[in-house]
Amino acid sequence: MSTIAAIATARGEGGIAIVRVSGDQAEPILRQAFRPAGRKKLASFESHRLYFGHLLDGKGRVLDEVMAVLMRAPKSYTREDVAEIHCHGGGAAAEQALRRVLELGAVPAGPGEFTRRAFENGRIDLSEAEAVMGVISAGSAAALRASVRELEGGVSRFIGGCRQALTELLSLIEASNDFPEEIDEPAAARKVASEARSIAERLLAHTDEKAARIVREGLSVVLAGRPNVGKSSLMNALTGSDRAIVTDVPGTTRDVLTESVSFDGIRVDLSDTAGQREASDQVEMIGVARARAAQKNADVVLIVLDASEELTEEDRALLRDRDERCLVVLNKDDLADREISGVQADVRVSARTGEGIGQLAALIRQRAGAAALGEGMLTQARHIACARDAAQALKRAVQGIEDGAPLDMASVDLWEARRLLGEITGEDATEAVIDAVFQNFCVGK
Ligand SMILES: Nc1nc2c(ncn2[C@@H]2O[C@H](COP(=O)(O)OP(=O)(O)OP(=O)(O)O)[C@@H](O)[C@H]2O)c(=O)[nH]1
Ligand SMILES: [Mg+2]
Repeated sequence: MSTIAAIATARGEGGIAIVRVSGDQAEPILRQAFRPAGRKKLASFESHRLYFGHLLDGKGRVLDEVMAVLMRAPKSYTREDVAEIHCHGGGAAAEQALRRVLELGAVPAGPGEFTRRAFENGRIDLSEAEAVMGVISAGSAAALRASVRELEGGVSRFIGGCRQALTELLSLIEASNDFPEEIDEPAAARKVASEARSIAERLLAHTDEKAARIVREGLSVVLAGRPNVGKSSLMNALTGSDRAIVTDVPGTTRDVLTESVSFDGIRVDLSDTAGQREASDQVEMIGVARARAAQKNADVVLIVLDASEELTEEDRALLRDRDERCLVVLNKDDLADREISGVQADVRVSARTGEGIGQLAALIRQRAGAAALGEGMLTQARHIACARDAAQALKRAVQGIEDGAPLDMASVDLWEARRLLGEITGEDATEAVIDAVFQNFCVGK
């Protein structure tokens, strides 16, 4: 196995950068490249001890002031010997340190190659390797929480438990084939069917595509309503900015304007849109079309009404078409001196005074429903797809048994379900699946 090296920290200016080296040659390379301060080069490094000293070129000249550490196998990220050189940040210093270790025999690491070695050396399973990438790319506190839970083995434990249960069912089927006189086949068939059904249900209960997407990518919320009801004012109130232009001229907003905010760690993409009405000028017409398209694709639609005026035909049209994604928001509550008839609002607010804005934010947060994403919930699309297919295979097995097919017919589907679960954790993943997973990684991880 080659010894690989890469810059593990992000490009750009920073206090320090880390060059990571993994493989048999990590220690000899470090011995050549690094000299501890006030001493000769070390013959041997104490494992997991951070040394202060200098990075040297081939002639023994100082290239940079650095810290270095050797982590001997198996107590390292990859389970191989790993050396890290903490040099100064910024492109040049990190590139120089990398060049030096390549000169001494390391080869450049491919994307995700350190993590791939950790996987291949059995330190982490495939779902945990993917969690590493999830942690790095997390764009919100909720996404980070979910990935850390996966990194700690949340998915592995849940899937491992299901897989173990399937293995037991498969041995029961085998035993009933091999020792028909000792095992009561109808009773065994009942047990296999009921347990396969319960595993399928457990798998499906742990897949919620929408919640998973919201945790990873955020919740999209669109402000919709007729002109001048205060959509842009509400946008500004919710984001605490004055990005959106507010005037008393109906038809002020033309384009869709999106801002991201964090509500309780969940990323929320709020979009202000043009007021919806029969427009005559061309720019406004395009704006209205864009508003409708944004509304169609949103997770949550805020239908904004003006509490100080009677409902118009445009308001009524929006209310008529509302669906379960919609929240009815009565704005300008500070001006309202009476109830407007015929509307049941979810919340009354005033973008001007700020009243009710907290309550509106809480309602939006509730819609994210991410609290449901507890331990073992699957949040990666690849895992969800495998778990769904496994549940499907289990349901086929149950159906077969209920239709009176011989019990060992069910084992085909049970094996398939077991294989699909193994694809999540990597025990049963093909090289192509594994390659595809690591292709998404960055170099240095
Ligand atoms: N009193 C009061 N006035 C408000 C409130 N919200 C908005 N307004 C005023 O209503 C007018 C229209 O506000 P905008 O936020 O531009 O309304 P809009 O829905 O974005 O309008 P379009 O972009 O034209 O569709 C402005 O004069 C705001 O100052 C509120 O809660 N109370
Ligand atoms: Mg506006």
